Amino acid sequence: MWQRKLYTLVFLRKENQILLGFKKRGFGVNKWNGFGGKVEPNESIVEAAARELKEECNLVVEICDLKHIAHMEFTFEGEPTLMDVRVYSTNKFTGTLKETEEMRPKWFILENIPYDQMWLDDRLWFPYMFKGKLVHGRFHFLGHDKILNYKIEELESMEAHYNKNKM
Ligand code: 8OG
Repeated sequence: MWQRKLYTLVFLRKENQILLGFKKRGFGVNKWNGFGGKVEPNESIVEAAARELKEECNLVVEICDLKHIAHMEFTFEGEPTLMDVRVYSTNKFTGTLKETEEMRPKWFILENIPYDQMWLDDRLWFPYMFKGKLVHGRFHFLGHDKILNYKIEELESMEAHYNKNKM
């Protein structure tokens, strides 16, 4: 059995742009990604999503504005952990964008997303996000730079997906 660990990932949007941050330290260092991290025991997943966003780029979102758009599961050959990542998005936010110790944020036009400096799976499932589709993705990696196998399924509703999988 996998040891499941919960993570959040938030993508802010405005017009035809998406906010990404260049990760300056830790897991996924030197990659562009959304903002997120581990869910703490004392908070809900969506609370963690808003907290991590604030900690990493100083922007503030209301929990009710975060739309849950994807469920991603990442495993790595030879490792017992399953990273269970809950992905959220919104175009409603306040505050002043700031670089932090963890992230250097930058707005990207959708046509110019730097997939070459991102997790390999992102180029496979971001297009669903941009079409407004809800998705569940599973990716099994060898190291960090090779995907051994994967599956992406479109979902009717996130809630039905979790109910079906008894999560
Ligand atoms: O707390 P920490 O920064 O280590 O959390 C890892 C973050 O990276 C979390 O937001 C989930 C996210 N993440 C992965 N794997 C992948 C991936 O393959 N693609 C994307 N876009 N994000 C990922 O852990």
